[in-house]
Amino acid sequence: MRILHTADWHIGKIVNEFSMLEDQAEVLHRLVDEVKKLDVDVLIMAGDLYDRAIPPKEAVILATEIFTRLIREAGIPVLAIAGNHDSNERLEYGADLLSTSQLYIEGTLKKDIRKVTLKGANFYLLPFADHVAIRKLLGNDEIKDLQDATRVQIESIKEKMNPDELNILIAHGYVVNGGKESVEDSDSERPLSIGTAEYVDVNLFDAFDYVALGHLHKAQKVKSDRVRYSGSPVKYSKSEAGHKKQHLLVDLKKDMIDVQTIPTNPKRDLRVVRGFFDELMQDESEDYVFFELEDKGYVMDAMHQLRRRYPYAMGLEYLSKKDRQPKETTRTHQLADKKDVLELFNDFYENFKDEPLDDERKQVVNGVWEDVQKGGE
Ligand SMILES: [Mn+2]
Repeated sequence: MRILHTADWHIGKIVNEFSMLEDQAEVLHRLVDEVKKLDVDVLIMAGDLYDRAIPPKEAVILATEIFTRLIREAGIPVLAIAGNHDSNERLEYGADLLSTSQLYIEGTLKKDIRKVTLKGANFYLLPFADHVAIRKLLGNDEIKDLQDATRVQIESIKEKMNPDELNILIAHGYVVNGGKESVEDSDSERPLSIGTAEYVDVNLFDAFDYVALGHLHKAQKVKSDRVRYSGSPVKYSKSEAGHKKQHLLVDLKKDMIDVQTIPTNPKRDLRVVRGFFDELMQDESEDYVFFELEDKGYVMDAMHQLRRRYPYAMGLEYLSKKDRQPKETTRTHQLADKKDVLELFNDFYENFKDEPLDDERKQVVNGVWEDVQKGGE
């Protein structure tokens, strides 16, 4: 069984005001071109097809194009589940009809977890749902968090599973080996639950020959070679600048697994670039760039100027301010109700300019504040 495992497409995502649609289209169309040559038996998309519950129309058009090409042109069945960014019900639109064309989309969770058998291998499709929804669906009050919910779901799969066959689970979640630090997360993943732990222990999945996971945007295995995140095909946050984005090509038998990686190679990389403003202005790039300026003082209109050389510049911060800012923000918050407006403005000014307000400026601010108060009467 040869599987192409991918996930977290987040089609239509906007990163720092830039639409990723063009990059996604390029990478996904190339994926179709590549799988055509690889003799792939099935393609798995392990959740977060879209970035939002109601995706922009361009995103829906692209998803349709890619699925249609995979099935009609490449002749490869597609298995897809909803992630936490997708709307479960909307993703499932027409799913029953589409399955007759070998596009198997599982949007909403069912009591009986869906099994699709292709070329003798069983695929179990576990779309994302929070533990409250799972508790309600199963009428099981013992489910207190995602760990409990997943355990109950896996038990119900195992009851009917033939361990001599090839059994593959497709799921979307935060799977760890012991603790959170056993895997690497990114800033573009939205928490799966508020108030309870969002983690699920990898040992729950021991019965499967392969677990195709979605959610974490970095490609990684969890404990075993047989439990893997493919990661997202495109970088979606500054924290992902160092990732090597890839699809996984998994060859699987009962007693053998071989995993190859296919780099996604987006045309535009997302990078962090460090340096002094004047140096950076000597260079240019069409990549998505987060700048870390080494200059001590603020450069007037720095981002605007940099965008002339780096049209896809995404962000800018000053290294000299980086470590200090969070502390000062906390302190400002703590003191905010104890200070008057002029003191607060002085703090803000000092934080921004690295020098306190002089007397002349204080008078100007005083005057403005008095006018504002008068205006309110
Ligand atoms: Mn997700």
